[in-house]
This record gives sequence, structure tokens and C-alpha cells, in this order.
Amino acid sequence: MTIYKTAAPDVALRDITITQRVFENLTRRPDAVVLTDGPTGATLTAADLMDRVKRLAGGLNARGFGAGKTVALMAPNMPDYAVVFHGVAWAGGTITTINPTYTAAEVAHQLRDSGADMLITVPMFLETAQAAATEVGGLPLTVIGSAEGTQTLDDLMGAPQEAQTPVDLDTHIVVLPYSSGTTGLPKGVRLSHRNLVVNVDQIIAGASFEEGEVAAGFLPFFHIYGMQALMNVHLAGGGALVTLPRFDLELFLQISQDHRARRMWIVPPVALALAKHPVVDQYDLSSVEEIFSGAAPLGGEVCDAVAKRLNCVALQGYGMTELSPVTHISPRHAPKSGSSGLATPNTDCRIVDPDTGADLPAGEEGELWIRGPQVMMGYLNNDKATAETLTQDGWLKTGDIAKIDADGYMFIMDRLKELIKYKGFQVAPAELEATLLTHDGITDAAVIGLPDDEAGERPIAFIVGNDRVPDADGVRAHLKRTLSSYKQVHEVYFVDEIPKSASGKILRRVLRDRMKDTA
Ligand code: 4UU
Repeated sequence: MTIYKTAAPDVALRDITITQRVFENLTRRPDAVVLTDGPTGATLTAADLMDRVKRLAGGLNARGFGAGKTVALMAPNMPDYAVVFHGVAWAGGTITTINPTYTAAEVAHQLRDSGADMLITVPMFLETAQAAATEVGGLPLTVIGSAEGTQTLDDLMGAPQEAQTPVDLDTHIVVLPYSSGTTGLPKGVRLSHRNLVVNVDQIIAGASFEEGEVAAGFLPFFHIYGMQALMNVHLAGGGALVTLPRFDLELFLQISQDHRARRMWIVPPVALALAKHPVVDQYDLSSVEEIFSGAAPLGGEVCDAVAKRLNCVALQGYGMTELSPVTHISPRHAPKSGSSGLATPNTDCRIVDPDTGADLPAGEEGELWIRGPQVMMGYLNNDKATAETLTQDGWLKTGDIAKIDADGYMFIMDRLKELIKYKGFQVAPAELEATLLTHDGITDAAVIGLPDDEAGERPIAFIVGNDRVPDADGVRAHLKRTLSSYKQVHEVYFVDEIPKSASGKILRRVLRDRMKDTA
């Protein structure tokens, strides 16, 4: 077995919860503004944040929605996102984070699958939340802010709970984000306090944080990248955030300029905009020392172009929901263009032949396997998927094809798994296929991703129909009824049959090759 590791020393495993990890830093700077709502300018100081977290935890436990319960949070980035996240964690509960742009059907699926006991949302998404709650047979709703007839977050606040409700750091699920992993439908990813705390420390070890540094936070907190690299790392690492409910290039640039941001946490489509969009020249971004991109491959060319235009370093990180999420980060002083960087501390890596399971010689391309304290506990209620992803001795099979060069830099080369990444968002082909098959005119379907300059990849569909088969617009309308906008297919091809293996698996590579031939 060939194991690759970083030369950097391990970080200590701390026996504390993620909220204790964040509070440790907040306690040192009670008066500092740590969260600002981008659109309204409303702020929370470190003391305000801790106070709201403790009062929410007290209220949740007093009402029986704390320890052992699961609270679903469906909200855009806003300061109270951190209040709910840490309030539930402090109360000994589990948070399942839901994409606020989800349709009612998607929300209902996650509520049902996670066994959520309460749903917290914002007035803007209340109607969808209500429809989803009804679909799962009713569930208490809470809004952040106010809406007539609905309990508010402030109503939930109780007497401050001064101490963390005790939980087992290695087995209690503190957060349950959803990911399709290497195959199939989105699944609940069981992450422990140990997972989150160690990954925060692994990231901070290489991040050279400056006390008080401010970042514009648009990466969604419901996704593991925004949740950990932004929300938890900035709060625990001494930084502050100005939250954006959605990505808006000009607002992002304005906030970065006004707050003299040192770094920009982004995804590849934003790197492309920073490299090419004329509006970028209208802002003073001289404070920016680093752009940090993750969640999808950032090509060397775009990487170099942004670095040159903003006169900063362009770094990349590699992560996966199942890895809490980070395992690789470009070293600030010696990044390599196109590389995701070096392994984080405490992280073992292997490059394995996906067909034989044998370790490959140095420098060759194979599946990236990871072992370390940030590896998830497993999927929720899905032992089969867990067993397919985690080996007996703790290695997680990423489903990504990578190579590691002689200096230990990791390069993602390709993807073995089905997953499509649209602007960094997960699109699970199996979910689209299952939805397509609910149409009585569609007898078989396959969805793959095609390379796309802006989005990274765009989903396209192959359809086998019967005499009731819809046209391309009909196919799109069918998907729109239950799936959110980033899961829509961009092209529809009608075919006689879907190529499959003897065991019935869709031969996605054959479809991809077919598209290359016609391009
Ligand atoms: C090529 O996307 C994420 C997490 C990303 C992340 C988080 C914090 C990156 C850096 C960071 O600091 O999670 P998921 O679960 O949505 O998607 C995981 C998949 C990977 O398996 C891989 O296929 O997203 C792809 N991916 C990347 N691909 C993630 N990062 C990269 C990357 N290059 N740098």
C-alpha cells in the first residue's frame, strides 16, 4: 500500500464540539462584529451571536426540540443561519441543511428521509416549506423574521443554556447535509462533531488567518463548502463574514472592496467572471491577496488569468461532503496551477486502480482514496451505499480520478462517479432519470454532464419514448414541476435505446463518447 501524506505536522484532535470550537474564538473578541447581513447591513457581534445561540438552545430544549431531535434549516446565507446551526448543535440536536431553492417535492424528500422534527425557513420560502410540510404529514414550522400565523425564531428563544448539551463527539450526528456520493440519489451524510472540528483545524492550519479579516460570504451555508470553509472557519479562525443571500457579482465586488477583503472564497464560474468580466475593473480589489476556489475543477488558464488580473495568488482546495469537506489545499507560498494542492494534516491518500483495487505506481492516474478523522461516519439509513463508499479499514473512495506528483501535489483528472457538477452544485443523474421515468411517455432515460465553459458541466438527457412521448419542451416542463432550476437538462436527445452493461448499468461513457463524435 502506498500512502501519501503531507510533510506538515498533524493537528491535535480536540475533545470539543463544533460550537465550543467556534465559541473559543468568539469569547476572546465579544465586541467584534462577526456577521453582517449584506443586503440590510444588520450586524451581530461575537457576544450577540453567542447569546442568541444559547437562548435558542435553551428554547429548543425547553420545548423538546433539542437533544436527539433533527431540525431542518432551509434558508439563504444570513447571520441567523449561524444562530440556528449552532443553537441546534449546542442543544444536542442534528441540523439537516436544505437548499432554499428546492421545490416542495425536493424539500419533502429530505424532510422525510432525515426524519426532521421541525423546519426553520424564511418568509420568502414559507410557501414551499408549507407545501413540503403538508406532503410529509405535517411538521412544526418556524420562520426567521416574521410571517403572519407562523412561529418565529424569536418565539423559540428561551432562557440561555450556558453549557453545551453533552453528546458523543464521535458518534452523534451534528449535521446531515445531502450528497449523492458516487452513485444514486442524494443521501444524508452523517457528520460528527469530531469530523467538523478537525476539518476546521485542518483548514486553519494552512490558511494564515488574520484576526478580523472579512470575507463576502455567498457560498451557500447549506452546502458543506460554505458551511465549513466560510461559516465555521471564519468564526473559529478569527475572521468575520458579510453574508450574501445569493451570488451577485457587483455586490460581491462591492463588499470585498469596502471591507478590504484579503481573500475571496469562490467556485470556478466566479473565477471565470473575475478573470473576464469588464465590471471587475470598476472596483478597488488591491486588498485581495488570495482567491480560493473549490467544488469543481479550476483550469490552469483561468487560474493564472485571475491571479494576474487581481495581482494575487489563486489557490484551489479539493473537498467532498463526505470528507467534512476538505482534504487538499494549495499551499499559499507555492501553489501549482491546475492542482488542488497538498493533503491537509492528518490525511492519508492513496491512488488506486478502480478495477483491481491495487495501488498504482507514483505519478499514475487512479481513484483517490482518503483516510483521516474528517471522513464521514457513513450515510443515513443506507448501509449499502456506506459499504460501497467506505472500506472496512476506513478508506473513503472518492469516485474522482487523480494523480499525485513527485512533490505531493494532487491533480483531479477526471470523475469516475456519476455526479454532475453544475456551477459547483451537485446534480445526481439518478435523480433526474428517476423523475423522467415518472412520465408515462418515457420508457427509459439517461442523464450525463457535458463540459460547459461557464457552468463547468451542463446536464443533458437521452430519452426513449413510447407513443405518448413528450417533445423536448415537454420533457423540460416535466422536470421543472418537481426539480429545482440547477437540476434542469439543457439538451434533450431522443434515442432508440440507452446503452447498458450486462448488469443493467447505464454506460455513461458510451453516451459521452457519442456526444464527442457529434461535436
Ligand atoms: C475538481 O464540492 C464539494 C466540496 C468542495 C470544497 C469544499 C471546501 C472544496 C474546497 C474547500 O475548501 O463537495 P461535494 O460533495 O458537493 O462535491 C464533491 C465533488 C468531488 O468529489 C469532486 O468531484 O466535487 C468535485 N470537486 C472538485 N473537482 C470538489 N473540489 C474539486 C476540485 N477540483 N478542486
